[in-house]
Amino acid sequence: MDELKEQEQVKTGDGNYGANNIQALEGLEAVRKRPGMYIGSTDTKGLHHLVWEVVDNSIDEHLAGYCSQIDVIIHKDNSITVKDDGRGIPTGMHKKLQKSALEVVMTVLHAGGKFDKDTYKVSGGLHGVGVSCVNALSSHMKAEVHREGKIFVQEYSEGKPQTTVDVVGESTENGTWITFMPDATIFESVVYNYDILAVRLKELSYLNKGLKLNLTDEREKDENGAFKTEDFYSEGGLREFVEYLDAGKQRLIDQPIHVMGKEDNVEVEVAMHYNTTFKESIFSFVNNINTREGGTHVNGFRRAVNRVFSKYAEDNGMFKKLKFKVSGEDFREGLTAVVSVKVPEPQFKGQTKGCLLYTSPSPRDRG
Ligand code: 0RA
Repeated sequence: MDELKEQEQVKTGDGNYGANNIQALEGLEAVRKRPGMYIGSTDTKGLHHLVWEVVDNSIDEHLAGYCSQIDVIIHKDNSITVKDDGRGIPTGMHKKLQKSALEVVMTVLHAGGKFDKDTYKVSGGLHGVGVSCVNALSSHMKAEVHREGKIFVQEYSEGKPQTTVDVVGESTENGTWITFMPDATIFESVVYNYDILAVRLKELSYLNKGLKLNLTDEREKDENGAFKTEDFYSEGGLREFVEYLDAGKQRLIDQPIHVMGKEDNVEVEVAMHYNTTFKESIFSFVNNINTREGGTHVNGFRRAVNRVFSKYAEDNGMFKKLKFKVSGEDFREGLTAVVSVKVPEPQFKGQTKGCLLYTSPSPRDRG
């Protein structure tokens, strides 16, 4: 909770603001004043980014081993519900702030999942600012938590609680349902695009094998009166991702090569396939974020391919008759690969997180 302390210290400089709760609102006021600083932009990209901030929290629950399904619903009025079957946001009293942990997560900047020191946050949207930012930028938000046999609900407007955390019923299930209406005074457009959401959810299903994702659009009905809906689920993960990327191309090898490993708290998964074209296409992800400019993980992968294939060819005398030196590029002609790493505290180059710079585990993670 050092972050909260820092926030307090900054705000008390003003003299007027003493109580914790007022500072929490101050933090979210800053988000409304300069939304671009928190979610990148207020155009359609920023609008969709709100969904990813919420979905990322649910994916963290999945990565922690507690969530198997995430549903995203576009309602008729373009409000969004993200529903997961994770443990549910804790609702007990937050000792320091003397209010429900649910209210803290929803209204305090960067309060995200920091209660639980044992499970680090590995998923993370482009800006990783958390659900409280989405709340600040929503004209209305509702959190419904199913936990410990009960249903807890709290509602907000522009990030400010409109109700206490109320128990509204009983439930035999666990999970979190977040519904929000993006603020039309902040976003250039508040109309969601089905395909933008569908493409990323499909990608997320490959990156998180075994996780069921669903998208439902209540704005559109088919001839039977049913809402437009799609499931995204991948049992095979990256192996299926490269097969999807190479669909329609002629295969040079029967099956993709698929490797996985975990060391020093860093998870690595790679799938690679060869086709008969000369093009190299390597897609890379760090904590589910697409690193379009590559980085340490992609450089390492390229070197590994070069080293392993060179050694194999050398050991088997395959280079004997060659009159030229085989280069790394030669091993990557027709290669389609997906490299995905999950790192506790990644360092990125630049604002857009387009490039993984290096990784240095914190003392806590080194254990
Ligand atoms: C803080 C701590 C725990 C879970 C969560 C946050 C959590 C947040 C979100 C946001 C959307 N879905 C979520 N699910 C869980 C751990 C709770 C525990 O130890 O029981």
